Amino acid sequence: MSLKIYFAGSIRGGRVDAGLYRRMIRHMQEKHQVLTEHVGDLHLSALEQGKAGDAAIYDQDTAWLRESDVLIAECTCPSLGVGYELAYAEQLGKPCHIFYNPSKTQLSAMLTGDPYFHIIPYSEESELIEALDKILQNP
Ligand code: 6K6
Repeated sequence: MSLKIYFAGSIRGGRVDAGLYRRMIRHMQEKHQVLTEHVGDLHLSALEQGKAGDAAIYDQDTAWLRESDVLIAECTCPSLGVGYELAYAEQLGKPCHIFYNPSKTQLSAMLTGDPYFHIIPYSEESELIEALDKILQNP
């Protein structure tokens, strides 16, 4: 079954993992629809305002969250926006899967302490992709 995926990754929180986001998005797009493809845009800077203002970004992203079947977040680079999206998706009852590399960051207790979230630590990208495939078979 093809899913509508909301992929969340840091933008103003920092773009150090933008390449990883892009590879994850491209992988998911082989079988599914990723609503937030722009998160993997390598030319998007952390200070990007976009063509629309922030209110329009908020309206569009919250509409996509409501429309999505599942939220996939990569949280190695901390981001206030991604944290907000996770809480919003939890309120909507959407399945939320959080990837992070524990050798690079300590995830917030507000994520690890919430039993609603499915948290997937990984060390190699190949592990992440394997876990992602399993999740998308049964989100
Ligand atoms: C225009 C073109 C591409 O990006 C833009 C403008 N900025 C944003 N557009 C869409 N979604 C955004 C934008 N800035 C943040 N977000 C949402 O918040 C994304 O869905 C990310 O998952 C998350 C990142 O939050 P910050 O706090 O790291 O910016």
